[in-house]
Amino acid sequence: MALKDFLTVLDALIEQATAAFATAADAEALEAARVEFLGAKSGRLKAVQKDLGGVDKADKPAAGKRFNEVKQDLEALLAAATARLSGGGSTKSAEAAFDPTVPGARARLGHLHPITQTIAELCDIMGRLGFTVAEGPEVEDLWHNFEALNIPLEHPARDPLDNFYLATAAAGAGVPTGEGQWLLRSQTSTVQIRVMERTKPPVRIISLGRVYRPDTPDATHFPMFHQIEGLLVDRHVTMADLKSILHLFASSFFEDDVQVRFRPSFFPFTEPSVEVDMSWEGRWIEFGGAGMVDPNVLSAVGYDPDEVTGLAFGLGIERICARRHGIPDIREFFKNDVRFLQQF
Ligand code: FA5
Repeated sequence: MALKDFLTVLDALIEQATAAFATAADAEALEAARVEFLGAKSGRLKAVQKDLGGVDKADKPAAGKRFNEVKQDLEALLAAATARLSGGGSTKSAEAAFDPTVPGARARLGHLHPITQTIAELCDIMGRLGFTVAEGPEVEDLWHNFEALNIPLEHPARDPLDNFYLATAAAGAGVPTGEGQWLLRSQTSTVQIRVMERTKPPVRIISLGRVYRPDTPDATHFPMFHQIEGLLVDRHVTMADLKSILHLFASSFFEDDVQVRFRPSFFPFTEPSVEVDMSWEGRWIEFGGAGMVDPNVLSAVGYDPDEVTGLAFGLGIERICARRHGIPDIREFFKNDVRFLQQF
């Protein structure tokens, strides 16, 4: 048999097989095509293989090579048609892979971090007392973190060991640049200044967010923590208002009649100043500082201290949250241990 004729037979075979495997509409038709083309005894490929023996000796290598290629192509066509009819795998293995009795994988739902939940609740409680939420930046300048809060240059609260000063600075028109001109805010009282600078009294705001101090972590301290700041400026605001607001706030948060106690203290931006303790379930805990806004601060933002007075307070949110849930160590909030977090 001439090589040319042998190759023509092979070409015709692959063409017809391609059509047959591609149009097989079900398993039965596919099996029929398989037997016709690849059947071990009387398949057409087998018949062509017999013709190979009659090809001239010199052409045998080329004829054999082409025969093997066509054989592989036919097997690939069969595999593709089988996969198509079983929807991706062989019919048998697809059936075996689906076992309706195997328990499903439970989808795990995330939820808000306990500190985020506490912040939302504090906003809600203070919102009912008429306070709106104000925001401020975490990277602050010296004016808002210190000077406007009556903390002059020589004051120990500005010590580099007590603050995170930044080595680089934002550049901008009229903005001081350079090392030590900016810091991560050490308290949310900065927002008092920002709000009063842009708002005429009366003012009734809270501000909540992260603050930063190089404190050594322990059960009640962390270098990054959250504060809630409250500020109320109006005519005739007094210490009695401060105490009743904090009492209402604490009683709502702890869902109990919480006692509030003031201890004399000092903050440069309030006069008088107090430490705020709250008693709940028989224990007193220090939650933050508070006081009447210092007249110097009111003047610094352009208010008239003879016209208006103000009260302000700043509380540590981790400590409030820990006390409420009986958590002995605030470092738990920052470990990101899911076994701890999923309890809230
Ligand atoms: C202040 O930060 C004042 N700005 C509060 C204030 C506001 C006074 C308005 C007057 C008027 P103090 O440094 O005491 O105050 O911090 C307030 C509270 O933040 C503390 O009582 C404590 O609950 C919490 N706190 C302070 N340092 C840490 C820390 N390292 N980790 C966690 N909580 C802290």
